[in-house]
Amino acid sequence: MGNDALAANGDTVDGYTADISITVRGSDAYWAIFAFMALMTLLFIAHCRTKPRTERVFHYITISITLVASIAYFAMASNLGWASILVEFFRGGKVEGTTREIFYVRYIDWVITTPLLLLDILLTAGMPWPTILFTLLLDEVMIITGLVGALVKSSYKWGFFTFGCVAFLLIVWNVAWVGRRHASALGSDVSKVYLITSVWTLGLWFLYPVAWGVAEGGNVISPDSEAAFYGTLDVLAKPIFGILFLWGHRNISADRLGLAIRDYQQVPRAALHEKGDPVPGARHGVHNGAGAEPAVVGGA
Ligand code: RET
Repeated sequence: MGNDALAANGDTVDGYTADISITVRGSDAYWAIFAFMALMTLLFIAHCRTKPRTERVFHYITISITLVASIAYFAMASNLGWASILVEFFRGGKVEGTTREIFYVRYIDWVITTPLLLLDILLTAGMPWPTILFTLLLDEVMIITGLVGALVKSSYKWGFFTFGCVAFLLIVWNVAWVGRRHASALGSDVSKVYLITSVWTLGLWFLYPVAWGVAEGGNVISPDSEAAFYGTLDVLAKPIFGILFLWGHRNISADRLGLAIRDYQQVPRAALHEKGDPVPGARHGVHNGAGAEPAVVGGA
């Protein structure tokens, strides 16, 4: 069976068009990446099940990353999740009024998955949670300004791009400098995993604004080349990163990183019977006697 995504969801359906859009080659590339992301998601799930529940945090995060990416690639392969935007620069003899297909679904993917990638890395460094949260916020600023810029038709798009680049540089600072110091305090094995995965990540992430500059921003490359450019980066930054990252973590327990995670069998009995509170009452939030506090079940 051939790829009929363009016919089914083509850009002339309903009279809604973009002059510059993907061809069947671009769609095929997106399908191939969809299949790879989905396969890797299943493999990460299978591997996760070999671990005790208390050692699964990095698997859950990494699975979420490739799972969300799979869905975004399904959309793009189907030629869905895009908006028709007037280009600022006309290439190849095209005239004023030319529109380009801008895949906003890419940014919906990134706004979910790039904070998760950073979370993987920064939890490895044992970074304090306020710094982690702030870095994730910077990441959201970077992605959302990238999206807004891509949807703007005038040169003002570069203003949003600049905000995104500034946010990115602050992220780079936190990962390359602050995170590295935290990781090295945790020992040479943690430090090594941190170094490898963060250098891999930052090296790839620097290429995203370049891709944006020649695709959504400058309209220099075609949407098919855009599929190949972002597609290659995404495969390296997500599933290949995931393999590298989970492999690096194989002998590092969550405990080492200061992550207090426990299964229900590990809840200390003392915590349940604190202050002599019967456990069932506490579970239902019923206060026992005047001023008695419900027992804290599963507290820190
Ligand atoms: C944008 C444009 C605005 C300026 C900058 C950008 C950087 C984007 C990055 C995206 C990373 C995406 C990943 C996806 C994985 O599948 C938004 C392109 C700096 C770094 C890792």
